Amino acid sequence: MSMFCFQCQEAAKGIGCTIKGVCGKTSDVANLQDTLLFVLKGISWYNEKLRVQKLNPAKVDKFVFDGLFSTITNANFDKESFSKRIIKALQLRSELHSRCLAANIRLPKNHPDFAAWKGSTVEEFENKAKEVGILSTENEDIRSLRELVIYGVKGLAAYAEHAWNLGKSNDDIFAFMQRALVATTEDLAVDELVTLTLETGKYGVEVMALLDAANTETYGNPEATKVNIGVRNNPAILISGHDLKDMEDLLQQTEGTGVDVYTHSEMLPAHYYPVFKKYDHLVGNYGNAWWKQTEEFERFNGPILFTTNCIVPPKSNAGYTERIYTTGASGLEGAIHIADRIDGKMKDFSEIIEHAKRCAAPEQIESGEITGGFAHAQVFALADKIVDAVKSGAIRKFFVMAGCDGRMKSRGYYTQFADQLPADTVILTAGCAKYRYNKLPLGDIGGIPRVIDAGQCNDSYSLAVIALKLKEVFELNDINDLPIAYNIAWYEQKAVIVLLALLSLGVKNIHLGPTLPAFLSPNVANVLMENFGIGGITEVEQDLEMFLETSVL
Ligand code: SF4
Ligand code: SF3
Repeated sequence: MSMFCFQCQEAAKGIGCTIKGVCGKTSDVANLQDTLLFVLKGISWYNEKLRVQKLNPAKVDKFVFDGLFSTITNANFDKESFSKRIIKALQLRSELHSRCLAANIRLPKNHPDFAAWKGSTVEEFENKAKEVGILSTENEDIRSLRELVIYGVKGLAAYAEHAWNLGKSNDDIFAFMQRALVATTEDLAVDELVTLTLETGKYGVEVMALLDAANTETYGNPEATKVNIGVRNNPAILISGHDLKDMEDLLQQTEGTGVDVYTHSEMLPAHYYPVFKKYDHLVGNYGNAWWKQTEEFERFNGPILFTTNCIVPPKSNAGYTERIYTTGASGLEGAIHIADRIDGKMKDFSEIIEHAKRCAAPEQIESGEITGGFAHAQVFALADKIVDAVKSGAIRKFFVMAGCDGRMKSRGYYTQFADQLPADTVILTAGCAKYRYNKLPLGDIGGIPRVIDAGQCNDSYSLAVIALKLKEVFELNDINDLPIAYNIAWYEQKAVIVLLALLSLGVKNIHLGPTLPAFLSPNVANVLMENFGIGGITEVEQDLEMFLETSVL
């Protein structure tokens, strides 16, 4: 075994990747990620103590969430970026140690290893992972819960970073993230870890609310929008990932240059925001969910900008490798990395824009339009219509089918499920899971589309707000009395925080697929099943029958 990782839905054999990631992550990168996480725990340990005295430097929060974000599935495959991060992390940890000493903060005589260990070569960094990686926790239930918390915290980190980029932050969220990291090293019992898991979910709701406020206050409330999926005849840049600030900087810098911009995968919802609609050269959405990029990028012809996950490392003979750019927490060996903003100025996208000018226009792979933009404000604007449709029986049930897409064949389930849902049901979605059914001709119910797309995975927050509003309108005591079923597809750690957020809001009976997480031990899976009614999926027909059994208010 040269590595161990089981953080995503594609973990090898449903157990874990041990030689190389199914995602393409090499064992050296996986090990460096483990060591980075280990040092981030050390940083958090010192910073917690400084925070109590209000002496914690603000730069630590960004360093920690950015470091965590870089370890999310498919975000960063660049070995050098991780070794540099570890060097910086060790320096920062040592600075925090000095600050503690200077402030006379009492530290235990024997510092925990994550606060004391030092290394200086890449080899040492990689070797350390063998001692401190996931399997260093022997008890499988404790390991399972610790990792569940860590993956939730990684999701928190991603959303905190997007909000931070738009000038919004919340100290309580940062404090929790760091406290939770340290708590995963402590001798907590199973029930204490379960409590910590639910607390992680509570902060999940907070961070998604924060990001929602950041997005809508900066770019307006998403509006119902038809997005073109065809192409024009200009050279163009494809922008992928979730970061809307990068989107804005790119649109401003490409304006008037003759270079068009297309969104890819999770950037599709950018089209729904009023501020982005004013850019005529934001032409449409190109392609499908992230995992299809290996075929679709060849045909795009222009450069591709990854602002976050999901990157698929290109094959050695791929024709588009030299067209890939990364920025923020994302990274890929061989790709050009665009540096962070300095002093609040825009990122400098001139290199990718010049690159685009040398390229041919994209090849058309699809034509037509897809509809989206139904975040909470737009749905509230349609509330009367929706409530009437529920009351009249025109809408029998809503199905939350948010989450992620992935390459597993069994995900065809979600296309079939959407297709076979009765005509008096509506799908509520967010995240890249929608690509499994957002191009099906599912029609509408009296003008209400049968697929209501709120936006990116973090906009699952909107779906929760909508559910809470419906609960109020129908004067129900329990969110679970609504005619809403949850059939969620998961892939990476942002889906973990979305799931934990829903649990913390009291949502029960969430079905998760296409497989249950490899990191859930049988006992932990049982706790989730017994207390929250979490379940997996079976066959489409069987599941439809089960979900439709209880559907009336
Ligand atoms: Fe395997 Fe997923 Fe980890 Fe990649 S992120 S190494 S596919 S478990
Ligand atoms: Fe998708 Fe990667 Fe999760 Fe943001 S882009 S939902 S998988």
